[in-house]
Amino acid sequence: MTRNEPRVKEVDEKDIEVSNKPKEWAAGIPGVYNSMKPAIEHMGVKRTLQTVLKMNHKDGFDCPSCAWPDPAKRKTFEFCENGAKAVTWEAAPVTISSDFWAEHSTTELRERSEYWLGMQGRLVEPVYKPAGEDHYRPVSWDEAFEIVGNKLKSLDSPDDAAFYTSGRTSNEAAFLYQLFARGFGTNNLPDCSNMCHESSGWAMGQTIGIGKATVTFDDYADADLIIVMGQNPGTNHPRMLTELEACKETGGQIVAVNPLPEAGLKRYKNPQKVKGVAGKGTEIADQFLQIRLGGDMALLQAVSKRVFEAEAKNPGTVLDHAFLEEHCEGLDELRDYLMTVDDATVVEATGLKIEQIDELAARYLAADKVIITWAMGITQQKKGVATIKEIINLLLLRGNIGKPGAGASPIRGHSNVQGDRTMGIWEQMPQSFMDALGKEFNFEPPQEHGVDAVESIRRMRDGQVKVLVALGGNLVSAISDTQVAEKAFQNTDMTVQISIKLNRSHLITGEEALILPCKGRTEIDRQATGEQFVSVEDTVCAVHPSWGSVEPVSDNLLSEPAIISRLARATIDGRIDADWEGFEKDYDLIREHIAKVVEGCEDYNQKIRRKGGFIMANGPRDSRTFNTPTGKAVLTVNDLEYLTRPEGTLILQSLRSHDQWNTTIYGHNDRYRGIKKGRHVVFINPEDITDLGLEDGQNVDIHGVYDDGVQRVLRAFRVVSYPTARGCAAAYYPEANVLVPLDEVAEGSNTPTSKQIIVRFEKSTHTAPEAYDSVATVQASDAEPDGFPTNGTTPAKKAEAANA
Ligand SMILES: Nc1nc2c(c(=O)[nH]1)N[C@H]1C(S)=C(S)[C@@H](COP(=O)(O)OP(=O)(O)OC[C@H]3O[C@@H](n4cnc5c(=O)[nH]c(N)nc54)[C@H](O)[C@@H]3O)O[C@H]1N2
Ligand SMILES: Nc1nc2c(c(=O)[nH]1)N[C@H]1C(S)=C(S)[C@@H](COP(=O)(O)OP(=O)(O)OC[C@H]3O[C@@H](n4cnc5c(=O)[nH]c(N)nc54)[C@H](O)[C@@H]3O)O[C@H]1N2
Ligand SMILES: [Mo]
Repeated sequence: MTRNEPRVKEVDEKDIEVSNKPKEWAAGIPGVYNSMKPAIEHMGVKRTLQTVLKMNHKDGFDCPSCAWPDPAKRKTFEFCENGAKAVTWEAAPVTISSDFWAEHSTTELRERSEYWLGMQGRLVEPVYKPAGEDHYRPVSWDEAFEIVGNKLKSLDSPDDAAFYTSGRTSNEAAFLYQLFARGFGTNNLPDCSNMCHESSGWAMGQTIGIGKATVTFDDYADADLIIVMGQNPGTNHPRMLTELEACKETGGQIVAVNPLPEAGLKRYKNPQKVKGVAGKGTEIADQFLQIRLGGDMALLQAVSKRVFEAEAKNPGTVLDHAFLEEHCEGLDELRDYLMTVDDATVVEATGLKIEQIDELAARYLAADKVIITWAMGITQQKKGVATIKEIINLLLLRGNIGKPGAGASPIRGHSNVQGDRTMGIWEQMPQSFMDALGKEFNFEPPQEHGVDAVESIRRMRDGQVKVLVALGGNLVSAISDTQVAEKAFQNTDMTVQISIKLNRSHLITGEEALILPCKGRTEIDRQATGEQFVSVEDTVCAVHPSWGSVEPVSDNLLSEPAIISRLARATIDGRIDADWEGFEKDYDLIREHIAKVVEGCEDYNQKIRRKGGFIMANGPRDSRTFNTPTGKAVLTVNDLEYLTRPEGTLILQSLRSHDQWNTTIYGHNDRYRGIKKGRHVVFINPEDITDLGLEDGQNVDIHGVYDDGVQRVLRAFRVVSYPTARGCAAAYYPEANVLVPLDEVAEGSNTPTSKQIIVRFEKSTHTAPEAYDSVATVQASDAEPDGFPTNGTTPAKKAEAANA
């Protein structure tokens, strides 16, 4: 096999295996076993040890998977199964060679799945697709920067360009990138956070004055009660399970609120403990509330109402009066409003029984220290912002913000999405930041707010944004309304993607397109002044350095800071007082500016070099200081709303399988939900299957039910009878993005409503899954088992060789 033969075959889903049963527990032996095996197979023992054992260590690199924090005392194996997958995917020394581009046109590559694309190996040379051509071709770095710089300089207005960021980018790269965009003259800085925790940022900013978690790492173990809402930690934040276990071991309780009985929320077998490996593990959830999609706002209001009722029965003993008086406003209004919320409505919205809600309220009242954590099940809802404000209400009533063992804990997704925001990746940074930036670099930053992710797609669609530059990510697959997004991309003059691996956003292009390949976080970054490190901030505001530990897969790669510096030199050289050449040579210079511009990062170079880094100041957490107009935390009144569905429809959520990282598909298994060798499935409650006249195992077309005249349909998805809440279905992201209209967004945050899609089903006449006309799913009859590619030998090739 030559290096250019496809490294994996597309997976034909006809062999899909479905168990119809969620697993009762997460992690344990398969966790450890599954972690190491592919890594060793595909990187070899040496590279595996150089990466996996350095992961999340104080002298190592930050795991590029999720934003879960690290404990003060690190274990030898400070990683999880999915972190190991992420590292293997990045660090496996398989590369795309020059002739790949001549062999494959973008039209042809568009027929490929994200799985196949990602498995072709690392991108190692800049490539350019000229206007009117269908192939990329390798170009020199200088040529690449010149092409982009000239294009940007030719635009009528800086706002004709948008600069997208995905949350794996380091603080240093993020700071330079926003400086480049603003120096160029635009605040058009959409990012993945717009599709992720934007609702959390909005709700928390307005109520407690900061859009970040008010807990530290140690608070989880210290809590009396942790309520986990709309989150699947077993797959998406596996190391969090260790902390949930620690909470239980010190006598705490866990409540899980979810339409799905997710494995990690039930039982955890800790692979680093004897009882986890050999025994039954730890039971996680003391109470499981199987809520309807979008019902959380009603549930939270009902619990807060019960807090007020308990206070009325025993005045002076239930609410935290001292805290409320000194630090909060809006108590009376909230009480008055909640008294109007009736149980019948709550039952209808949540699908829960009154006794279950009473039980949750009793647990809340019995606990002195409560943490509420949440993720995409809460943020990607039409009422996501209001729901998070209700989380804050409930916490404030009993003083659960700003004391040990308690707090609000949005759990971030991308490993540095929080740091990127701190560094200025936001289309509407506060004036204080803009002033400091302008002063530091001696220029007038643009004053008008820029566009977010949804708005940038609209502007691309309408011909207003003509150039899209993306620092990582896969916007075309990640954003809603795939058909609209693809047309929007194709309507631009130029798309520029700074990436480590091939994905769909490289193939749905503007008239001209470039791919600029960069080093990954696992890789050693040598510059003129020596080896460089970067820094990141995790979900509890801990900022620490990250040192690459393996040789880059190619000498030709540039680091993200180097690429941005050179783009800036090609575009705005001399326009602002910035030493772009120096930044690339020595990242300390970047950090010196960060220290002067970013609040909380004073003495950044010193603080970041402390063992383990430092924790960003956080008013609510540290001193119950609230940066709101009145200086008080605001209890808010939010009119109860929930989604009702027309007859014959279900509400569909789109979520992650156990074998994917956002739009990156590692494989086709979803171990904890009992799915093997396939992704085109829709999970439906057995009673709904009967009611809708469907059958388990049958193929259906899923239609979006929106009356905007657009047909949105996913073909030939297999019905899987599954114990999800009644009225609620689930399918995988990113495939399901085809069904989400661009204008369906959370109120306030503009986040696509990826967890609240109204759909109906029709018996499918299609035999193969097909998203819509422009996506053909390749069928390979001799599909090989899933796995990571090696340089030249796949398991099937090995077998072939053995037989010959
Ligand atoms: N291995 C791996 N790790 C990851 C990622 C990955 O793709 N793979 N992605 C990263 C990123 S960017 C993010 S943002 C996080 C995402 O982490 P999660 O938010 O855990 O991701 P999802 O798979 O979208 O799961 C959403 C969960 O919310 C539940 N849910 C959906 N709707 C509702 C609702 O209305 N109410 C309630 N109470 N629950 C609901 C779903 O059943 C599901 O359990 O993970 C990060 N970590
Ligand atoms: N329907 C639906 N849509 C969703 C969601 C959902 O739950 N449902 N979730 C949303 C969420 S929470 C998020 S965060 C977004 C994610 O949106 P994005 O962040 O845009 O998407 P990713 O899939 O994380 O991006 C993966 C790509 O990043 C590149 N990459 C990886 N590492 C690096 C690196 O170190 N440097 C650079 N430059 N590039 C790198 C690789 O080329 C890879 O293909 O999707 C959102 N979309
Ligand atoms: Mo995310």
